[in-house]
Amino acid sequence: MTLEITPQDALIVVDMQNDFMPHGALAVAEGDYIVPLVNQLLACFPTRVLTRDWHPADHLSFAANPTYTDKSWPPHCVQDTPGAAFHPDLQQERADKIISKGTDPSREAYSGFQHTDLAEWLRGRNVRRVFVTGLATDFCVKATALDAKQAGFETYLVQDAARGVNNPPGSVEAEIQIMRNSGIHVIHSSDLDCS
Ligand code: VGL
Ligand code: ZN
Repeated sequence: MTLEITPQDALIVVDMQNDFMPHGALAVAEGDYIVPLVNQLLACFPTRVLTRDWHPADHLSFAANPTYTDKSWPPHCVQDTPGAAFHPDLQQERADKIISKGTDPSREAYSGFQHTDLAEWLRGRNVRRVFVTGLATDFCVKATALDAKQAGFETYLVQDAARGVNNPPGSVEAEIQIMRNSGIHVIHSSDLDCS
């Protein structure tokens, strides 16, 4: 399969932040490994969005003894802390828009579309297809992709440009299947004509 990138395509890079990198507060295995690939994709797309988890210090998802499986997490991506900054090698200057999410202490928000103007903004740029990458496949990437599809965009997961928490093991695969069942195309970066 080869997909040609058109002026109506947008790349959404989800949460490529220090706290989600290995050694970060909410580490995603190989989170740093995909930075060069995401940078390549950032250079290929006409419209580029970065999302970031941007929590207040008292966010409801934070727990002293987080289980992960019940969606309680160690404190992470607290606004204006080093852990919330993008990975230093991420070419964030290429972004056309940065979406901050999870900013309300009393509400969780995994998706970049939740309580934001992202869908409107994309429509304003005449975007028809969105390609989702980043961290974590089984949480914020999935939620963002499902909402993109729900908002009427043809939606693609670029699987090799994403990594997941995968707790319990197998959950990344299970969540990818849910995305497929929702009509999201699961592709490999080599399917994109990025020249
Ligand atoms: C995320 C768990 C909690 C993510 C954010 O970016 O996937 N996961 N907050
Ligand atoms: Zn979070």
